[in-house]
Amino acid sequence: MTFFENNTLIDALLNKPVPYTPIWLMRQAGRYLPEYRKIREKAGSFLNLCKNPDLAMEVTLQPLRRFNLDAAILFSDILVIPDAMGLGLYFVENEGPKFSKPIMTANDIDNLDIANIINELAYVFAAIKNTKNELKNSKPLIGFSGSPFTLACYMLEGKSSSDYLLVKKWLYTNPEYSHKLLQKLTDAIILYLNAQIEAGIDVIMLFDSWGGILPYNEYLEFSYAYLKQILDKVHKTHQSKLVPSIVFTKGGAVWLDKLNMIGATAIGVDWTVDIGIAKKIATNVALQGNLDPALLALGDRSIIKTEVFRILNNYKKANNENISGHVFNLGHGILPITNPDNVAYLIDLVHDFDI
Ligand code: 1CP
Repeated sequence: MTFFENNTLIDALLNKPVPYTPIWLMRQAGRYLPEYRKIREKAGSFLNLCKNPDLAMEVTLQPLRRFNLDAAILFSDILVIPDAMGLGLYFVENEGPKFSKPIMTANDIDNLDIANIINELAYVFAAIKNTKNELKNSKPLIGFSGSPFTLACYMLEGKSSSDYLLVKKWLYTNPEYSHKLLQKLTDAIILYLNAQIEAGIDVIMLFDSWGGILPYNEYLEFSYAYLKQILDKVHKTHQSKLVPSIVFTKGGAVWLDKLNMIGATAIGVDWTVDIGIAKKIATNVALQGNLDPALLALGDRSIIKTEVFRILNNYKKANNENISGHVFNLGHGILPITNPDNVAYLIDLVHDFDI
């Protein structure tokens, strides 16, 4: 059933025939857009922007006003969940996210309370409702959460990390409490995503940005198992519409055979895997990806074109000369130095392929 005026993203995720390959970009709202920088300045901080439903709606829609994208993604951050659990999220300019009360002890894990998180996150559901009203079913709205493991990384490190030694210390020396934390996060994420769907979200995405730092077996034990639990328990339909799900593990190509069976509608891949090879392994799911965001940021159009056509052609060849089941995206978030004109160029390249 066609629900949106532009239903191409939903059809691609569900492996149905599509008139062209749909495209959206991770972090499509963000610092590379001058209109975003202006509103962020007005809001005073990134977190104020997330917590104000009118401004969050405005920045969600900014990239859609400028570009012919096939979906909107809710403007928010994965770290609002630990913030709602009382960890005190704040951002330091050019240093990224930090927590004033990171998890230091097993006792801190026992004391984490998820009972109130849906109330605490009311501003997210308000932003979803505002945005849905404004979109008027023209295009789908993607909602999201971080994976339990990726959220645990920030909660245990207290900030971004380059070596993740604190997280790894917990996993290797106190697996019991690591599992306790991951289970609490999983329960919170299931509540959060179901509330997003009830507020009107059309597609859900799980960002497992740091799952790829784990050894093979630890990934399955500490990240994959919890993602699977979430996918088992999140609503698959809402008001008789299917709600597709996308799982993205950065560096996740080594687990593609497992991710194929995780219960998601689609798997997001970074740029380290050939999408044609990925398609041959991940036969149950649609694929999303996989342009290196550095190429778009560097901005040489002839190189961008070669690489975009390579991705589109390799996918099509691996999929019996059919473009269905592919959502074009970057392999990770758009870099702030990217020239918006090159984003418009990229979208046209993808849309004009194979039509
Ligand atoms: O204005 C600013 O300076 C803030 C920059 C920024 C933006 C635009 C942050 C801080 N978050 C966001 C928005 C955001 N974050 C979205 C919005 C929707 C979109 O347009 O895509 C989404 C989906 C996220 C998700 C997110 N936040 C992830 C997962 C995706 C990924 O990039 O891996 C992660 C890891 C975060 C944490 C975070 N928040 C912000 C930053 C700079 C970071 C990354 C820090 C790090 O590298 O550890």
